[in-house]
Amino acid sequence: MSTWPLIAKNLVDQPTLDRLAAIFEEGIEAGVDGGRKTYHFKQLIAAGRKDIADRAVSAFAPGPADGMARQIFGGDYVFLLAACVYRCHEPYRRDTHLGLHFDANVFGQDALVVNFWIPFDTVGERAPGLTYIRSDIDVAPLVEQWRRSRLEPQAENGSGPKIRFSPDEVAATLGVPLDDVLFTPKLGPGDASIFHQFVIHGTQLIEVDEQPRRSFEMRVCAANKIPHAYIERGDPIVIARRTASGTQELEFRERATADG
Ligand SMILES: O=C(O)CCC(=O)C(=O)O
Ligand SMILES: [Fe+2]
Repeated sequence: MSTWPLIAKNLVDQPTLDRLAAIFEEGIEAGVDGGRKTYHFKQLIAAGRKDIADRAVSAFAPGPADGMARQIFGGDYVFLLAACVYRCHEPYRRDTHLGLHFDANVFGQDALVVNFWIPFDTVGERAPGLTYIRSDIDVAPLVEQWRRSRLEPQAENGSGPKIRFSPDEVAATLGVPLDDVLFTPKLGPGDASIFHQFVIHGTQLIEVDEQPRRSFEMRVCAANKIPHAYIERGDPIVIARRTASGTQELEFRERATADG
């Protein structure tokens, strides 16, 4: 049985990582982040800087992630540009700190979405990595709570659908001491932590001597199985195909449709 997240050491080599860092920095310089030093690729497109999104995808897509994505999805896949992100976490800025959650909040559950989460810095000790719940723990009660909050009428539910789980809630729902079930993989620059939308995760909480962290997220799904929610939002994609000669071909589409 495979466990989540998958860890791929050196998924992005240093020259490519340097190139990506420079490309993403252009987005910050263009001011698309609104001062938060974090942006979604869709914001680049809205700001007339689709070129930055194109170059980032073109730098990343031909690498070893291509083979992994093709294997996971059994063929052609797409980059969900509205959900590809460049993220800077500055020490002690808790407003960029995400509590434990499922990415299914954004993608629903009708289509598998896989996140390649890749840091530019060493994470998991001084700079915050991603914290997960151990794969041998049955998180069905959390999934159930999440699902139920989406089925209940909003008026009765009051608080709206469940987005995040506090550490106390997780411990109470699973009936285990939290320290026993949480873990944070240590990753070096260019290593990848790879997970689907029902793997619960959050930003690692570092209390003392926290260091800054930069990372990016490339989210992909099968070309012929894009989440309904994504299509309904009319969001852009890049299709990654393999041609008859075996080379990769990337095609931008302004709006995802059911068949890519
Ligand atoms: O980078 C982080 O701290 C959170 C990222 C996250 O939640 C994600 O990539 O899905
Ligand atoms: Fe997430």
